[in-house]
Amino acid sequence: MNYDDLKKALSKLPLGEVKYFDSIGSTNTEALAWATTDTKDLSLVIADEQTAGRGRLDRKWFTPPGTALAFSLIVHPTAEESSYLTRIVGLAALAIVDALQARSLIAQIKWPNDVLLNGRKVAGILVESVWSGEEVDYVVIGIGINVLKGAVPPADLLQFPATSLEESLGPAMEREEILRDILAGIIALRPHLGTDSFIASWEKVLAFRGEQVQIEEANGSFTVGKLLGLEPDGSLRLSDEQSNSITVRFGDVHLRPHR
Ligand code: BT5
Repeated sequence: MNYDDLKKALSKLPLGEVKYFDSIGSTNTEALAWATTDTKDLSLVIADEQTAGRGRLDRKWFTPPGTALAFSLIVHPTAEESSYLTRIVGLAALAIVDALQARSLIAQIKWPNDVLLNGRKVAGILVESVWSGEEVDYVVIGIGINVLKGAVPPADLLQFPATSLEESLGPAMEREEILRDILAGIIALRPHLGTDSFIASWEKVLAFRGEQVQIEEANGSFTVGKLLGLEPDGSLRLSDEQSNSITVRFGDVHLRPHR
């Protein structure tokens, strides 16, 4: 990635400072450390390659050089935004969906943090917050997107099938422009974070709505039910066989195999 092209693409956005790395361990780790030093709101860390990219629960995120977008945005939430922190993953996911829609791609959000194209994972989001006592100091929104085919890891390393934008759009794609559109989307959606229409827009693009799913939690336990939508805090709303409502806060969604 060329730093001058990057600066040019981002020049009209109201960002804080921008740090670019040809290669780094993890942009989220860098952003978390940087944010402790009075960093401005909307400062950005971006890297062409990550050698220790992270997913949730210490899973790995692959970012080979020259093929992907990997970046972390530092957000200092306002007092009002601090009441809606659990919606920030939705903010990032919706901004990605919108940027893809502008390129005529219909993407869906696999709750809580994956973006799917044609049922395959094209992007992942890792939101991390740092607290001082009861107050959140800052939030780091980490986003990884498979732009070119070379970004997609081998199938045996994946729990869920993956794809790249190139598979749908062909190779002529500027990573800088996709980045710009996603950041612009986050900035534009941010004032709506606390609104009902924000949840409605998020819910509208949820994958597997109306389908039987199982949610696997970190401890290996499963919750099964029909995926109905979202609670106001961004938790997943299911119904069980007796039509009782179930709320799930953490986990990975799997389609429930037909028996
Ligand atoms: C995620 O976690 O999907 C969050 C990924 C966030 C990555 C960004 S890149 C910029 C920033 N800096 C970081 O260090 N991280 C963030 P999770 O839902 O836990 O999914 C992780 C799983 O996705 C892995 O266990 C793999 O199975 C799969 N995976 C890894 N790399 C992938 C890729 N490039 N494309 C598709 N799937 C991948």
